[in-house]
Amino acid sequence: MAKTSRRGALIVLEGCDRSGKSTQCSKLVERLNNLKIPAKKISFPDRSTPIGTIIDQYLSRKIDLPDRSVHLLFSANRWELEPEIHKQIQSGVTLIVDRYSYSGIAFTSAKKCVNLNWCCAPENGLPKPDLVMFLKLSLEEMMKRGGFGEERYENTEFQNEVDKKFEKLKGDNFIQIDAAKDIFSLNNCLIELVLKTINDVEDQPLKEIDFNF
Ligand code: FDM
Ligand code: MG
Repeated sequence: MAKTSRRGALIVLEGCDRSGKSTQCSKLVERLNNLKIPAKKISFPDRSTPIGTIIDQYLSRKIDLPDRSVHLLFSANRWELEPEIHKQIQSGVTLIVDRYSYSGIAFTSAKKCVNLNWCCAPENGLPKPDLVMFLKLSLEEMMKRGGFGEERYENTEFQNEVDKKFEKLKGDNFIQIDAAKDIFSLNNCLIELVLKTINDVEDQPLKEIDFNF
């Protein structure tokens, strides 16, 4: 008998700046849609929401905020979209997400003033990604690409600290991928993983994040 209600998959791309996450997310959605698979891209931070507006001002250095306060805003920005994420997934749409809780935890804990456990707490209970594709770029490759902007966190030393924190967050849903490949080879590698995941999870319930350090 034909299946009537297949849920979509929640798929996250993570990694340091310059690893190509945004480009890859857009290309994945385009390829899925070409295959008639419903898919949408979401990015965190989502700067278009009320909380996202404050985050944008913080990142562009228009305002200063204490580290813990801004951490909670990044998390609240995900909680703002949590009902929508559930709605989309349940209606069969696959979401390709540019950054998620893992960036939240890695970036704040890289500041060293806040411990990992504290950073994880507000993320627990959010929808757990079915797959996290971690785009790994060596420090050398990142420096070669250069082109950092003027926003907070956009420098090699800090990105290197963030990378060390990402290493601690690798869970059962993580796959590390070498991001030094060209855009097209990388995308071919990612689409395979995405299609397999969509197929594997369609009958399974969406889980919740439960970080436990
Ligand atoms: N960032 C992103 C955080 O510090 N915490 C978070 O929870 C998220 C999602 O925001 F430097 C940081 C990572 C990056 C900055 O992200 C803006 P984009 O992807 O460059 O817009
Ligand atoms: Mg950026």
